[in-house]
Amino acid sequence: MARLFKKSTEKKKSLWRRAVDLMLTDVQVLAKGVDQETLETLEERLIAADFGVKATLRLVDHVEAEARKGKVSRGDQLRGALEDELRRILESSADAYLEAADEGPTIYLIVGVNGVGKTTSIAKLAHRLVQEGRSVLVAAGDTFRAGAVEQLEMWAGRIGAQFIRGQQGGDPAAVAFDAVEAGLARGVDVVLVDTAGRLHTNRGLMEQLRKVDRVIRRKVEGAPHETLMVLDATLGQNSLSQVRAFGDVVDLSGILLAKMDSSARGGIVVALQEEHGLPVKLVGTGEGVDDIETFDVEAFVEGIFE
Ligand SMILES: Nc1nc2c(ncn2[C@@H]2O[C@H](COP(=O)(O)OP(=O)(O)O)[C@@H](O)[C@H]2O)c(=O)[nH]1
Ligand SMILES: [Mg+2]
Repeated sequence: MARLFKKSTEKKKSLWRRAVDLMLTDVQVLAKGVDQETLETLEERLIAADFGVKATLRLVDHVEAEARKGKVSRGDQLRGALEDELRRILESSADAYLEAADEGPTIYLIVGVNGVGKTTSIAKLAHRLVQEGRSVLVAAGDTFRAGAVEQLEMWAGRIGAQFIRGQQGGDPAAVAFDAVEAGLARGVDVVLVDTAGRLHTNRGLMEQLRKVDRVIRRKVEGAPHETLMVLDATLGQNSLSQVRAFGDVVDLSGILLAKMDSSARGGIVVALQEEHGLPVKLVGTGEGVDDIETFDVEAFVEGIFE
């Protein structure tokens, strides 16, 4: 399968250094031998950094098992054992790229609750793709919130993307239909479909999302090639219930973690992979149109221990 969106070349360790504060130094000092107290402190730190219960227990169990084999007796070995297991957890994120259609337009559906950064992220994604020489069409599928159509139209104008609008209060499935039609007719490379920031508790809006997804599926085989769920990184573990609810309605392929620049809860990356099998594919790092990165496992693993 072809891929879109070139990987960022430089590793962004600094992002994760700031975003995950494990405070491992005193755990390491404790770790003259890995005793119960060390393990408990480690567990607390991982939970506090939003790794989630499942990944935390897996990591602590691994350290304990390694210690029992006599492989972890010094602080730096503790770090090494954690890094190894983290790499295993994040293995499938290591190669997380954006799927592209073999022929015809590549279609991405962007979902998530209100205010997490969907529309801004679409603008960033479109901008990067235009810079890489692709023709991009963005569809204002958020017909619910006042001003949402204009917000995306403004971005489209700025970055040189084609734009499809619907009527305020109109049917978002009709917008998706028009966008895919236009994408096919004009031979554009990528169609990005924005959606209303529905509360996952709102059944009507969730049904509407199901319909948008169905329209795209019917029109193009294999589409949507990505269904990216945008999460607000500052919410940490609270996002997991959102993922569960949206995962019931659409077939999520990955996460776009927005607002990582203002979050200290980067451990969520590990929880998402371990608890939902969902890779973080893209990371939002600011409000500007250039502030988007591909997720880099090595930068993450190295960064969080510095
Ligand atoms: N700091 C920061 N702000 C962001 C990022 N992504 C989006 N935002 C801001 O979050 C707010 C909501 O974004 P918007 O795209 O309208 O969210 P939507 O309701 O999900 O479409 C806006 O003020 C954006 O500028 C990010 O990566 N970092
Ligand atoms: Mg929006």
